[in-house]
Amino acid sequence: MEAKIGSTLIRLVQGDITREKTDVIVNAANPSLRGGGGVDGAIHRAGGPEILQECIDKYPKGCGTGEARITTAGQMDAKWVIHTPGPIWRGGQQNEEGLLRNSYHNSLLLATKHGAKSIAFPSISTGVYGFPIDQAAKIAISTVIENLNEISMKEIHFVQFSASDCQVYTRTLTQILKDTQEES
Ligand code: AR6
Repeated sequence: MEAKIGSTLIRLVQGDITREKTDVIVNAANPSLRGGGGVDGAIHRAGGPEILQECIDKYPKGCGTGEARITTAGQMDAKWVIHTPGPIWRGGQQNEEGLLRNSYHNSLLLATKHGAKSIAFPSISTGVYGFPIDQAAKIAISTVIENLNEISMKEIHFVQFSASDCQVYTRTLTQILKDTQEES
């Protein structure tokens, strides 16, 4: 599914994020920035060891939850990887929603600072970190739409590994567009 909002194209994609040709690929990292499983593992495998080396050299203290750090993208087509540790879901009482919002917002700001025009997000925190996918999809899409005016992006991709997650994103984007139309 695709939707044009102002001059920005929002595209929902099912597949492997490491194959995206956007300027930036976002990594659902952990605070150590020393690699891991899931999408983090896939990005480091596809990009090669220079990404991990750059994380070690530039970010010896890692990265706080909801913050974002940038490296090059090694062997991948993208120019940069933005690493952001999302929150671990603990039932929703520990500001997990705010922290997830921060991950998307800070990634967008950092990408803009580097002049990126396109960015691809995975579904941050909804794998081993256990964030419920419906809530996470709503936060991901609404954070992007709310910040379109302060970012430079022409294309924003949400890349889901599974067909069922992609369906959740499609349903969520459809609903958000409908709500926005009703408001205006
Ligand atoms: N392309 C797109 N999406 C993917 C890919 C891929 N190649 N591989 C997995 N996903 P997760 P988290 C999806 O667990 O919940 C790591 O070990 C996956 O299906 O990767 O934020 C880090 O180092 C799910 O929908 O990230 C951290 O320790 C989504 O990506 C921890 O996991 C996120 O799942 C972060 O956990």
